[in-house]
Amino acid sequence: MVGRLILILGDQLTEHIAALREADKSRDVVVMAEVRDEATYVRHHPKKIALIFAAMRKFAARLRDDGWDVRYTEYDDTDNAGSIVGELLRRAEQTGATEVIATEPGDWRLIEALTHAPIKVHQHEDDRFIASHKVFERWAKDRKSLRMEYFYREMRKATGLMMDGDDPAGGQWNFDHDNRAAPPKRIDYSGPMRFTPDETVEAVLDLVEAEFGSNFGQARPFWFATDHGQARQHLAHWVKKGLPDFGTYQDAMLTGERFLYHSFIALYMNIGLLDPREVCEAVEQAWRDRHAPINAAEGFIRQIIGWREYMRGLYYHGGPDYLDSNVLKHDRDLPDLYWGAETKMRCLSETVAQTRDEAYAHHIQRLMVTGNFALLAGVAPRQVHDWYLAVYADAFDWVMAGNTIGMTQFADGGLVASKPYVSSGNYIAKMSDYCGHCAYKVKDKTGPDACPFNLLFWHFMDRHRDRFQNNPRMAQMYRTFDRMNDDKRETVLREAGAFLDKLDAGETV
Ligand code: DLZ
Ligand code: SF4
Repeated sequence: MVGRLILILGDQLTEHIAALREADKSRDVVVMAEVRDEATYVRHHPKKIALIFAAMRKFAARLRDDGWDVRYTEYDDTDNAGSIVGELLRRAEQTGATEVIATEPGDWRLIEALTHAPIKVHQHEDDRFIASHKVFERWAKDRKSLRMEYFYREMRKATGLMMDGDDPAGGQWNFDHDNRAAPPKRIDYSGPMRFTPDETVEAVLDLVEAEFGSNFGQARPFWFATDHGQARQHLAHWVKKGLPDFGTYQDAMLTGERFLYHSFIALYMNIGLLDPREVCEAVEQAWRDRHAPINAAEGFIRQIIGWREYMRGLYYHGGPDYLDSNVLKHDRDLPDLYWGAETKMRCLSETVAQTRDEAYAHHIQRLMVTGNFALLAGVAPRQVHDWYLAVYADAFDWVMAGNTIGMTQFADGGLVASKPYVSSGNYIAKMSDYCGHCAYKVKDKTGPDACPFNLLFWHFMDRHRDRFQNNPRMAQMYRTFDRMNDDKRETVLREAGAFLDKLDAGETV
């Protein structure tokens, strides 16, 4: 009997993936393919492409060792069809298969391509996530706003993580107030575990340099984990050395300290090298063993079973149109400085440089530096989304949509965030050491050296007054704005406008 094709995508690299569980090793054929369409739907960072191709090749080898018939297409194979559907059709012709078993992809683009493919594709729900679509929909039904905090509590109860019976461990659901310390003087964690590329990884790096050498960033030096064993070693290392101080300093930013105490595991979880439950259990155990404080463990677990699951639920709940939300009608092009063009703003130059070098920046750099600036400047949210999707090794549509369109750009009108994440330079000054090295002065509210965040903040408030002035969380800001004398208000708005003109003209700002 002719078997079926079992599709495994580049971010579905685990034996526990739904499609594989449905498969019959004795007759089905696993299809994996490095294809142009996936590698180019945005200009992915070369390190991201290298991570995915290397991990795909190693996972294919592991499946073969385990007795599976794997048909693997490398990027430069001459008969590569260039797309996932094209590859499925080619393999169907070779094997005589008439059906495909797949796991639902993490973006609508590919879900739709599989749905309309000229071969029958069964898409099984991706149950690597804790909340199924059904669970999320049941929770979201009839709610006006979908606040993460309440969803998170449901997830705590459902998983039993950090629970003492029916109560939250430590008597509180959320210890975030302990997690906002300014940068420490010294970091005593040496950062993510680094792995020397083996032969498979080196071959991928050569390929990526040849094919994607002009993308933003470079494939080498490359030290990411590319298989399950390495990812687990990295996790154990971080739990031991990084977790204890993770909570306290999770929002801090320090020049030259690119990882601080952050876990650097989203990229591994999102492609299947680490399982979110396994990661959370390791973290909870570290707390129960008194190795890490509760604010670190709870704060971390909230990111995974709270934010991560919530963003995923929201992506499917919102449907394909969510990505085009733009309630603030922002339409400025993403400034070139996001792609490394010179800027005098130290917070941005530092964050963009580390993004280019590492394909990584932590959540506050993303939210309060690059995200905040784009929102204040009125950049088209879809362009912001595509930038995050391209430059971060952990970025996939399902996770970035809620984070960029919803959280950083407020383009969904407040489904995700109760107020826009905008701030003047003060927040950055408090949480980082960037301002001390900046050409602008964070204390200057107007004038030639005024921090652009200070100017743009009021420009944003002014242009969106109708929408936000009755928001209780923004009212205080409008009162401050209205207390300014007319001269000062005019000067701020004029200087902000002049700054935006310079930005549009491509001048260095
Ligand atoms: C991101 C990515 C890249 C760069 N390349 C491939 C590829 O060549 N083959 C593949 O199967 N998957 C790749 N991926 C991951 C997919 O883009 C991802 O599965 C979808 O965006 C859905 O999340
Ligand atoms: Fe950024 Fe303003 Fe601080 Fe400069 S002064 S680093 S632009 S916040």
